Amino acid sequence: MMNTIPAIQVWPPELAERYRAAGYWRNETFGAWLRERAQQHPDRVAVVGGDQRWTYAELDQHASALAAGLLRAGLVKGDRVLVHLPNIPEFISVIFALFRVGLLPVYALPAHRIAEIEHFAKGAQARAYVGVDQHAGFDYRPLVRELQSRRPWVEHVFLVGDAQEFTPLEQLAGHSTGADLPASACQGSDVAFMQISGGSTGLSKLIPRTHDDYIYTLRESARICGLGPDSVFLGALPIAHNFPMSSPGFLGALYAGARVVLSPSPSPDAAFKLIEREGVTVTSLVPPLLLQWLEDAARTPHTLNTLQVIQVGGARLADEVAQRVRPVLGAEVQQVFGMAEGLVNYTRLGDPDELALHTQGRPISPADEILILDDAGLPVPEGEPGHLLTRGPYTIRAYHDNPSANARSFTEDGYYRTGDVVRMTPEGYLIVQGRAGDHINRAGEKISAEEIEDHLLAHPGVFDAAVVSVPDDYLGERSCAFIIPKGPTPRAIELKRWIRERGLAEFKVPDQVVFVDRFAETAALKISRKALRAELRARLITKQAES
Ligand code: OOB
Repeated sequence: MMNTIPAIQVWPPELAERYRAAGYWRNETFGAWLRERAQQHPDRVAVVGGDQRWTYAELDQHASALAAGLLRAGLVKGDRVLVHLPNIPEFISVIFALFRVGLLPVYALPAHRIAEIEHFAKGAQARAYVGVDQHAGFDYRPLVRELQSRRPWVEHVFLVGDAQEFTPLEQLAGHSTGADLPASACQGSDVAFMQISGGSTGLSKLIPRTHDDYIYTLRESARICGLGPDSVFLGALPIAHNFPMSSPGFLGALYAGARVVLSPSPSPDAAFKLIEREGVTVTSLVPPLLLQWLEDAARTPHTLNTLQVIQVGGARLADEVAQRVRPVLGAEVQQVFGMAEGLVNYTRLGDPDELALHTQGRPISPADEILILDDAGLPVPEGEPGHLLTRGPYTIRAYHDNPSANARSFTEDGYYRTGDVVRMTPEGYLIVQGRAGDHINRAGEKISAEEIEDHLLAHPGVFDAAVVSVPDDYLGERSCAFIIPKGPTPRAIELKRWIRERGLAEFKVPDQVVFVDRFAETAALKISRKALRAELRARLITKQAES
């Protein structure tokens, strides 16, 4: 059932031709390049995690054996598979198994709970789920049972660990080596997987990425970030996220023939041990974690002197913090401003401080087209802030199966409206000023105000709700829910519990709840939610400054 390859809008043929002619798209596929690496340097260590240490040949073999198992289970090319795994080596063998036979991973974050997983399963019409029994104190098995009862087309479940009534992942790989499978069942222009959007309005959207476009970003990112066979990349953030996945992330590291080390948690405790043991040279962090690392680095017993580059992105890095990286960690800071939809900007290694510490970098590709527009849609004068729009060889042209989001998020001539407000320096580097949209960037995790408001409105004690972002010294932004109660005022803690019980990721639980009698006068006149949120936010910030 439902096994249609997702219909997506793709690049116009003349542009695709241009990207091929320029050598950006080379008809490489994930399945094929892993096989090539495994043949070129079979005994080099590819992946380290937990007590496992796989060479490139072993990673390729694991992927083939799993791929054979997936086909035997009845999955067929084009089927979507939810991948809900933490930072363990199986994350990597599973996705390469899927790539090998043309199954499409849909990446969920370990923090996602039933509400999000159900939404992805529905949007992607996923036929299978790959996960773990437990991780970080959470048992995923009840979530999977609930998922299958709500979305019965998720027929297949494969779990790492104690699978109970589900199929153990190990068993999937147990019957065949898959040695007879071709290295790849795809071509470069095929969709390889779906990423999850940060969800600027409403629920997260699915982002289809092709082999051609994503491999282009890996290749260029690895080059820009100086990765080579001697590099050791630490996956500290959840590797399902686009940043540690591909900017250059673990995929860029493997593409470059480097070693990937997976940390079960991004905390300094877990990461520093691995940095010392494995001689890590590069890693990627969000700003609040960098703060924690800077703090702990001063008193850690571990030697961190192999670190060469600390990449920071996902949210705005404060200039003062950027400045502390070299003196404290002995590494160069590289700012990364990217988005799962495509465009990624890097400061370049060796850039003068003026750029490295005070900008969020410039695009990967000479073919990335950047527009900075005012509210009326006209280009702003040079150096002035405006809305960032972009298109190029690795920025999507449409979300998967979502006409209304597509109408909002893309212009007729194919530019993606990023929702970010930026300005450009004379050198062509971007400085992120903020967001035009109503999402909250909480330590790099994106929260849609609208999504949380909808859940709050479902509470019997809530008459109306508006969720806004508030500046926060540590998180960058935190979330605050303004609530007009219906009947007796519910307690804040009860509303927070409500959000958790609706099966949402913990990072979406409002950090602060403020009860009010009514929203601004104008609210009655049906002003936009956007204006209301802006007004509430401004009021809260003024109050915060006064106290
Ligand atoms: C990355 O991807 P997403 O899809 O989770 O979020 C994208 C949004 C951007 O539109 C921007 O609002 C914000 O996250 N952002 C930054 C930033 N990097 C991302 N805001 C300020 N400064 C930065 N350096 O977050 C992502 C994807 C690939 C690489 C890096 C980050």
